Amino acid sequence: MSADSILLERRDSIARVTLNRPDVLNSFDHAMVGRMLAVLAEVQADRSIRAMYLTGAGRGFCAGQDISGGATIGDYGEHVENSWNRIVRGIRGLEVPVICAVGGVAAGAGANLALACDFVVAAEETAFIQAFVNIGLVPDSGGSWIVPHLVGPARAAALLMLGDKLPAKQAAEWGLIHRAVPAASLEQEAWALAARLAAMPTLALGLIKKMISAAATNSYLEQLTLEAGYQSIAGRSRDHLEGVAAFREKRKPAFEGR
Ligand code: T3D
Repeated sequence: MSADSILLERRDSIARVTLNRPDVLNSFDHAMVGRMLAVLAEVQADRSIRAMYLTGAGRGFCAGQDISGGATIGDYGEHVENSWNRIVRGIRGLEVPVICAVGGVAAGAGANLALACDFVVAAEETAFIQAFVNIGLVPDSGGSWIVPHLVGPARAAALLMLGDKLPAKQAAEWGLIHRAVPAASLEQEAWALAARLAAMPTLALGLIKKMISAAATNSYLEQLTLEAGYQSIAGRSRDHLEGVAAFREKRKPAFEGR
């Protein structure tokens, strides 16, 4: 497993993760899958990390599975379960916010890797492509769930069944991603968002992530019960005490993430 295929750097309390096979638009081969899982495990285990920033090197974000070797992989279902499913589960299971900066094309599982993150900020000049159907495959990595949930069935059918490019600006207008910004300001805007989230009450943010996921399947009544349970946890956090103290003392809170 080459550590160079995905770079992990630590900047303050933010883990910066860079997909780094630019010659193939950061598409994933077997070694890169292993490296990504190792990186996610490291981020999850490090309690001092309070946000993860995911981006791609070069002119693409990620073109999904590396298909340069041809259609020779054997049982794709098994492969998807052992690679992409583990990766997107890992991202969604992180207890810190994940900000994805998409500077270039996000295609196939690469698009759904981005959509598994909590915030996607993309360069206006780029596009998202549910490219699976273009090579006779079906969406994976959660795309068949997340796209209809975010944009509704009619737009999902267009994206998933036609496999066309969706410009980032339209993706933002449709609610598929958080924001589209000019390429020149992508890094600054996405990093500022990561820094802002990293200074927030991390424990509460982790619980909010879980609530948003649960809301996709829970009833209103089930969600009320979940809220009460999570409020009980958040209410015992040091950041809650700090938030209330800062309010009373008319100062900015200094959250520690606990
Ligand atoms: O188990 C399983 O395998 C199932 C799991 C599937 C998960 C999936 O992700 S399936 C979808 C796989 N991805 C694709 O089908 C996307 C293929 N790529 C493209 O359609 C285009 O490259 C893009 C639309 C993304 C970008 O087009 P463009 O014109 O900007 O760039 P390009 O010239 O096509 O690509 C630049 C280079 O990257 C090129 O290499 P070269 O010619 O300069 O040596 C190209 O071959 C390479 N590249 C792009 N995508 C992939 C790739 N190499 C390997 N695998 C790729 N997916």
